[in-house]
Amino acid sequence: MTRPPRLNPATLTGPIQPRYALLINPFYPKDPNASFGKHVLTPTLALTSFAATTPEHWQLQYWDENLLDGRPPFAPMPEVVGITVHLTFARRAFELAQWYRSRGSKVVLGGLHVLSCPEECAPYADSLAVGDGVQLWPRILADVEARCLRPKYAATYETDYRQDPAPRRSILPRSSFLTTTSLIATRGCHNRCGFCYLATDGLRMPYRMRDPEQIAAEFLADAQPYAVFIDNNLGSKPQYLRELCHTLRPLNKVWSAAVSIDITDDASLIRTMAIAGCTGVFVDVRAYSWDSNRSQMRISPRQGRKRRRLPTMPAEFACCTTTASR
Ligand code: B12
Ligand code: SF4
Repeated sequence: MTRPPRLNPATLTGPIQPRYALLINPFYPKDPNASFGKHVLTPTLALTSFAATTPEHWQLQYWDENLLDGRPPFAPMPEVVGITVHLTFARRAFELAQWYRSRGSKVVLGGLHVLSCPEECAPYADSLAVGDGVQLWPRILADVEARCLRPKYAATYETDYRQDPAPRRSILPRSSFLTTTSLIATRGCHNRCGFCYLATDGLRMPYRMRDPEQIAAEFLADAQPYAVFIDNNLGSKPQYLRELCHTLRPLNKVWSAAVSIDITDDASLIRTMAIAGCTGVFVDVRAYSWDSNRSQMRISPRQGRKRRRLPTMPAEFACCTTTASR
C-alpha cells in the first residue's frame, strides 16, 4: 500500500519484441488507514485516451501498478514503454523508466508533470510527450518504426474535442475496477481557482466539449450500469450539463461527477441531474486564496458562504449526495 513493488536490478530480460507497447500508470502510496476504494473506483483516462490512436499492427498492454498486482511485465520486453507522470508519482515513474531503458525499450513520458516540468523529466526519457497524447502518440509510434524518434513532441489542446476517438477501454482489467466506465465530456473549466492546476501560469487549456450523444454512446458501449465522470468540473457550463442530462436520462443508468458548488445556484439543474441518473457529486469545498500580506492561504469569504450551502444539497435534492472534496 505504501511502497511500490521492487524492480530487481539483476533481472535478466529477453530480446525486445518489435511493435509491442506497454502503458504504465505508476504506483503512488496509499493511506493504509483510509479506504482503498477510491483507487479502484474507476480508471484514469490518461492512458486509455491516447491508446485509442494506436495503429492496429501494434500490440498494446496496460498496467496499473495501483491495482497491487505487482510490477509491470517484462516478458516479452516492449519496444515502447509509455508512462504517465504526475508530481505525486514522478519518482516511481522515473525508476520504471530507467529500468526499461537500461534494457533496450524506448521510454516515452507524458502527462501533467511532463507538461509542467519537462526539464525535470527529460533525463529519464527517450522522448517526452508534452500535451495532448491523442495527437502525439501515433506520431511517436510512427517515428519509432522509422527509427527517427525525437526527444520531444508537443501538442496543444486546441483541437476539436469531438474528433477524439473514444478511450480504448478494452485494454483495462475489467474486474479490477468498480466500473471501467470513466467518462470525460469536457476539458478545462470556466473558473480559475488559485489552487487548481488549471490556474497555472502559461497553461492553456481551452474549454472543450464532446457531443452528449458521443458520451451516451460510450456509456452504452461499455455495458456497465454505473459511470464516473472524471471531468474537472462537469458543471462548468450549466447549459451543456443540462443537454448532457437530457441525453443520458433515457439510458436508465447511474453516474457521478465532480462539480463546483456554483451549480447550487440553479435548483432545477440539480433536479435535472438527479432525474438523469446522477447519484453523487464530488464537490470541491476548498476555497482558498493566497494572502500575500500574511504569506498564507486563507479561505475566501465568498466561497465561505457557498461552503455553508453544501449541507442543503442532499436535503433539497434527495437523489444527489454530496460526498467529498477532490
Ligand atoms: C482519476 C483521477 C484520480 C484518481 C486516480 C489517479 C491515477 N493516477 O490513477 C484518484 C482518485 C486516485 C486521484 C487522486 C489524486 N488526485 Co487526481 N485526478 C483524477 C482525474 C479526475 C482524472 C485523470 C484523467 O483521467 N484525466 C483525463 C486524461 C485524458 O488527461 P491527462 O491525464 O492529462 O492525459 C492526457 C495528457 O496529459 C497525455 N498523457 C498523459 N499521460 C501520458 C503518457 C504518455 C506516454 C503520452 C504519450 C501522453 C500522456 O495524454 C492524455 C490525453 O491528452 C484528474 C482530473 C482531470 N480531469 O484530469 C484529477 C487530478 C489529476 N488529480 C489531482 C490531484 C491533486 C489528486 C490528489 C493529489 C488529490 C488529493 N489531495 O489526494 C490525489 C493524488 C493521488 C496520487 N498520489 O497520485 C489533480 C492534479 C493536479 C496536478 N497539477 O498534478 C487533478 C488534475 C485534479 C485537479 N483539477 O486538481 N486522482
Ligand atoms: S472549479 Fe474546480 S476545476 Fe474549476 S478552476 Fe476551480 S478547482 Fe479547478
